[in-house]
Amino acid sequence: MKNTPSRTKGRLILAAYRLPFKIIQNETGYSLFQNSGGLVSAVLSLAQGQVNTSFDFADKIQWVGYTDNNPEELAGVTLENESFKAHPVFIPPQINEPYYEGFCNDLIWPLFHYFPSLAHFENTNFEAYQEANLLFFEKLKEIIQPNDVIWIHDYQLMLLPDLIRQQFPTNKIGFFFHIPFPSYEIFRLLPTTWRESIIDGILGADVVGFHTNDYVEYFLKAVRMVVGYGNKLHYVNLNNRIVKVDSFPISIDYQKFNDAFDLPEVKHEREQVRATLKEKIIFSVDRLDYSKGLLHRLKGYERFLERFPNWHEKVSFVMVVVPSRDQIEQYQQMKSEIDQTVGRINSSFGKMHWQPIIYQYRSMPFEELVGMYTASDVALITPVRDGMNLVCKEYVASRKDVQGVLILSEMAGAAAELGEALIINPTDAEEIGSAVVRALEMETDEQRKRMEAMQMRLREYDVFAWTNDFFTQMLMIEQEHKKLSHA
Ligand code: ADQ
Repeated sequence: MKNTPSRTKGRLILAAYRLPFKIIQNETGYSLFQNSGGLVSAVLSLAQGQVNTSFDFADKIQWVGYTDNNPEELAGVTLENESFKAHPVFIPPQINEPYYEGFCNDLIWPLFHYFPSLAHFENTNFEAYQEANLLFFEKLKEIIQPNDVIWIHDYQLMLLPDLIRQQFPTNKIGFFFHIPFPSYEIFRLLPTTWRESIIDGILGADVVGFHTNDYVEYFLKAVRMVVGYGNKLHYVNLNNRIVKVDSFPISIDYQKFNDAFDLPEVKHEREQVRATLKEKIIFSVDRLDYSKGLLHRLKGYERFLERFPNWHEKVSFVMVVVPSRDQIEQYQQMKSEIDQTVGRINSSFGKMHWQPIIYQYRSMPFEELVGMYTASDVALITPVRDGMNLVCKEYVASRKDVQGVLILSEMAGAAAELGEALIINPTDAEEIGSAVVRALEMETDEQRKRMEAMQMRLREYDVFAWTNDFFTQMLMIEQEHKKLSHA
């Protein structure tokens, strides 16, 4: 680990809704198996000093999050591996249901993705949200020591920064928001006391991060309108401290995806796909969610098939959807609409020996995913709203052959960084259809130029640079606080 003697060492504490570990019982006790997600590897590299930050963390990373394991089963058990110590938060089902399914997934998610008609406003859900944030705080209270740095993630924990700030005024707190922060006209649909609590809650942090400048602007406007604090550039001026609000576009482990191109399993997967599907391949992969524009995508592809019969039998669209939230009625309904639309398109245009859409409803292991990314001629990513969207970044990063065309919705946060993609509006089926033809016919030279430009950007600002950027701001805010207290 890096040594910076000027700073007393504190620990890094992460708080996010779900623990990123599988808790497995064995003969000697319990073991933690960490997920291989981008955030996990990013904080790991930060704590191990691989990231160039002046923070130097003591001890293992402490991770606080919900688990549905039985509290009695884990009572008194230490949960750790070589890098992390896990601190489970137990939320009883009678709170977790209205908190997570109700307030988070049935109100904040649809509202912040601009689907107000799907949003449900229930007082009891907001009460559960407050209670669950308090349960997180109770757990953190047992852990936090002076000099610890706390990094809180996402819309499930918007009240937590201020709960911590009240009791631990000097600890550094960061908050990162993974979904869009909506324009004020949407945000103001929340009842007055709820929106005040949310803004005050988030402003408990020292640094508040969003994916794009637009989300930053919307948040700053909400701050002005709801609680009346002004801002100078990206600093919100509270009475006794300042909060930095800025954009930190999240990214991926670029090198991991780029190197994966040459993995034997990935090569095998790619060759198999290409041997099976002789025609050109269009690919998409997302969670089942109305924000991902799955039906818009199908409509655009259908328009393409109607307008360009010369492409029939020369292209296949492989659409993979990973099951998500399928206990919720809206999601079940959407799933059956997708099933019907795929059936309709395949039966209208298909031939005995050609299926226009190959649709799978399942999760994919990493090697298969990269195999598909690298076998495809086109990636078709059409969210109607997406905080960032990592799939398009993964597609670009994995193309070590510098080939392939990305078609990307302007509604994805990632569109701000990936201007060399063919940018479309997902509600415009004609535009999607035309972009598909343009992508299929694009010369390899042009593909290369566009890919190179996007790859250069993603290589430079990968998930490690993102983490570094965030923590650099956390250090700088300390200087700003000092200036303010001497002023
Ligand atoms: P998500 O809405 O989950 O994340 P996204 O950013 O696209 O969306 O990430 C999805 C991840 O799941 C990707 O790493 C992808 O490879 C993986 N995935 C998707 N379908 C899969 C499948 N069938 N099998 C296996 N893996 C699959 C939220 C926000 C986003 C924001 C991220 C990160 O909604 O806007 O980009 O957080 O901040």
